[in-house]
Amino acid sequence: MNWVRLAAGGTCLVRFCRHNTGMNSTFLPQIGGQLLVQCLVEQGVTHAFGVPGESYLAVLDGFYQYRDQIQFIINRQEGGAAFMAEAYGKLTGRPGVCFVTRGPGATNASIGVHTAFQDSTPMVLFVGDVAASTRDREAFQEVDYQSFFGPSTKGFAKRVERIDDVARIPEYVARAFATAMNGRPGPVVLVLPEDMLACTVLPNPITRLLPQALPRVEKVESHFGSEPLSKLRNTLLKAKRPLVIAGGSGWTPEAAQALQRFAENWQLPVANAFRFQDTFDNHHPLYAGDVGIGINPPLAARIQASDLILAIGPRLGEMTTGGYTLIEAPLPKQKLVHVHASAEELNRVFHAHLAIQASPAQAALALADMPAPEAVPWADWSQACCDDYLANFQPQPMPGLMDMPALVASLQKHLPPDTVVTNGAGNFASWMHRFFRYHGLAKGHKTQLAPTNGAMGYGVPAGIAAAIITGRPVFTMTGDGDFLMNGQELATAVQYGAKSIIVLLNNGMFGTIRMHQEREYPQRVSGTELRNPDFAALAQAYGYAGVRITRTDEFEPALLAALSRTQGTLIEVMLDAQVISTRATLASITQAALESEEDRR
Ligand SMILES: Cc1ncc(C[n+]2csc(CCOP(=O)(O)OP(=O)(O)O)c2C)c(N)n1
Ligand SMILES: [Mg+2]
Repeated sequence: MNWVRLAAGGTCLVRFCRHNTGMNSTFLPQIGGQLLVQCLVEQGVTHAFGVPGESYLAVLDGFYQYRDQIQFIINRQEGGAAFMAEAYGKLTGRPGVCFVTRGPGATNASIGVHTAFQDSTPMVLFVGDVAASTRDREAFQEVDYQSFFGPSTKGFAKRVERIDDVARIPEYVARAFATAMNGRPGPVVLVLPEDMLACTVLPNPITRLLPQALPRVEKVESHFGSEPLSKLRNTLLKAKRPLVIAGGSGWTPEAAQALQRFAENWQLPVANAFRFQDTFDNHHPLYAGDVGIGINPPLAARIQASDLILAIGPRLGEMTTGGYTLIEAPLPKQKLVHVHASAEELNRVFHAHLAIQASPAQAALALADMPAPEAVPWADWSQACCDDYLANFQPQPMPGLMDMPALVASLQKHLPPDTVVTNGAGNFASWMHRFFRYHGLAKGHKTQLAPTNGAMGYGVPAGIAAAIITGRPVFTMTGDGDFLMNGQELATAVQYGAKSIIVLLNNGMFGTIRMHQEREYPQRVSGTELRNPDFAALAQAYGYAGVRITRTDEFEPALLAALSRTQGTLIEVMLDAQVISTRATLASITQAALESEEDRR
């Protein structure tokens, strides 16, 4: 099959399709969109996410062409699609792929790009763009993606490129994948002019060879040399109160097992960085807790009192450093050994005693083999760190009919250990962060998907993506505000037969902001109240089971029923507005704020 097509500039004359005719597959020239999808198949991409646009019909045709090798998951909003691609990147360590149309599609997807940037997740966002013949006239939906996504924008893409020559699609796709994975992983944006995608991929006039998809790109690991290893060992031997903070992206089950051996050999307490709570197994006797929003106060004190922080993998962002107070920038009080895959992250914010460029995977393997002394002087310190973690399970008394620690205990009891646990942003997540013990990557699976950048609306689509990609059980914790940012993706779940169990904590407000509001402007409620829909009925309308509960004893049966269903379930949990955080009631926060106002007068 072939047909003639005249395109702008006279460069695209004929469009051919590839035919697979049984044993004798004939390779006829393709169009750009088909070659692009072939390149993704070659990179091992199993699922791509997106919302269609007329700007990239040729790519949709490519997905049709390669439908046996790659699945294009149709989303209902580009924010949901980008979050799903980000979740794919987190789960597989390979770039998650998202396709969106120009202006409105790309701007909707930007939240996922920002999330991938702050979470250091490999991802490639493909944007169908205006045709070259109309560029720079502010054509329909035209946006300058270099300015919008960066890299000079800082916080969006690692790299933004446009493919103008159809023959160079393989080169650009391979570079995007390499850039997304190497060093500090992150998102890359590739812009695809509509006319370029529809062009025929013709043989090179000199070599007469057709452009071919390049072979799969592998991540380049930065190794841990023997000199930094011996320096690290000497530094560690001089320490009295060392503490490991593990996290960041680029971990594998083998690396997590190696980290565990290193911790055991040296009897080191290990904390996990904010929203990388599955890096070190929370059930391990050397686990010290997570360093993030709502940190266990004794752990915060121990970080400040430690004399050596071994940060393996995390970039040590604002949330993992208690707003740069637990580890002060630019010169920490503790000795800091910072191990990170990217040279750019080292000595950027924190002046490290020892800065080592190595991927966490390589670092952990090297550290696991580092000879340890017979006994370490900090054994009591390590024990105390872990005792603090266990003591934090003792809940503060809270009003209302819903005992949240008991609800989390039910989850812990009934969710299979390989469950992927996801959340977006809001105080609802703090119940999981404090009371749920995440199974570590060392057991073979990534079990937490959560946005380091605090993006609301992440948990629901990330969970659905995890169900589609892994087929494992999925649990999502969400809030009444958080859910409605991407609840429409339940339609995607139902369309693809994906099941997630969602618990929605309904407190009738953007509770996190209300909490901060009471602290700063007590008793002046503004912009934080919510009048909500019937969430259980809404879930049912999408094809999920939906139930609403008001008392603790209703939760366990609701969870067991959800586990036994083939389709997903949303359990709406009515939560007393006073239960604003795991430690304090709303009234106590207001009271403290009023008293401090009084003191200032
Ligand atoms: C996309 C996005 N918009 C706004 C915010 C600011 N924000 C953080 S938490 C929050 C409220 C979350 O409300 P809800 O989901 O109901 O959870 P709750 O705090 O009540 O438990 C808001 C508005 C954000 N983090 N992300
Ligand atoms: Mg709420």
